Amino acid sequence: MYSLRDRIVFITGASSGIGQSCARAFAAQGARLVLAARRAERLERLAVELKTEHGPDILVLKLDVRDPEAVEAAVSGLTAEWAAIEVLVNNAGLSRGLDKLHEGKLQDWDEMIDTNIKGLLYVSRAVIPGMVARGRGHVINIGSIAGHEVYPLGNVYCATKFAVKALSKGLRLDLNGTGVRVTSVDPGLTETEFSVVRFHGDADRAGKVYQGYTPLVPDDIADAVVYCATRPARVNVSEMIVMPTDQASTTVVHRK
Ligand code: NDP
Ligand code: 8X3
Repeated sequence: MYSLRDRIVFITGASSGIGQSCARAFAAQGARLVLAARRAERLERLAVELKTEHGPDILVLKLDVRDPEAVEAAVSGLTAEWAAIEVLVNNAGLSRGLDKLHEGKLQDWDEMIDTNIKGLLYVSRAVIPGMVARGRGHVINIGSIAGHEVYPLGNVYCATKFAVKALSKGLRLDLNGTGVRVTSVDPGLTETEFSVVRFHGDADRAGKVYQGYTPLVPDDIADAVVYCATRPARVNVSEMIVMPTDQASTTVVHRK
């Protein structure tokens, strides 16, 4: 096992869902955490909870990953005690809408592309040079089953997750020989705030996405992420697809 005790884990989108579960799971490993998201008050509450429970050092960063200058300033501004990031979890992401492409909303597209692709790139560009210089580190991108199969009306969201898949592969090629690992953890249907965000706050519509079968919970994905991060240094889990037992593909879900 690769010990994460006192190692620094930087998680984007730690204010909710999978990112928040990753924060809990890495805290339980004794890691020191940098928690980033726009809703800093949620991060502060989480930091208090985790410090009480596990006692790790936690740094909260109010950060919009779509803002390249803010991302660069946040990472380059880390003090020496926080700069040696061991694991980067590129988790911040969202879907907006479920429309035919020719009827889609440009604002929804921009938000998904700016967050899921460009935001992941900005954070990676800021963090990875330090990993390369230290000759160690691990980038874990949260992709999706939507990056493997396009589903009806998923067009642009799926395109962003196909892009994440390509970026994970490209990064693995670029970092070969540096000692830095690159993993893509690709979840299927996981009950979080994801669908509430997709449907612009329509909780009833969002709730229906998870009805009639047993979806994953975000802790299931955090468990997979920590598994990948704690393999011996010689092991790189390239890609892990994790779906509910009731889900066979993006379009085949066994609903009772
Ligand atoms: P949630 O909506 O519960 O969490 C999304 C997180 O991303 C929040 O913490 C949010 O924080 C953060 N975020 C969104 N936009 C930004 C931004 N511009 N800057 C910084 N942080 C941002 O959804 P999930 O936990 O489900 O989603 C996490 C990841 O998992 C996403 O990449 C998603 O695509 C992926 N995924 C989810 C699946 C699912 O079924 N739920 C399945 C497959 C993949 P804040 O709003 O505070 O900034
Ligand atoms: C999230 C999974 O199928 O809801 O990436 O798009 S899905």
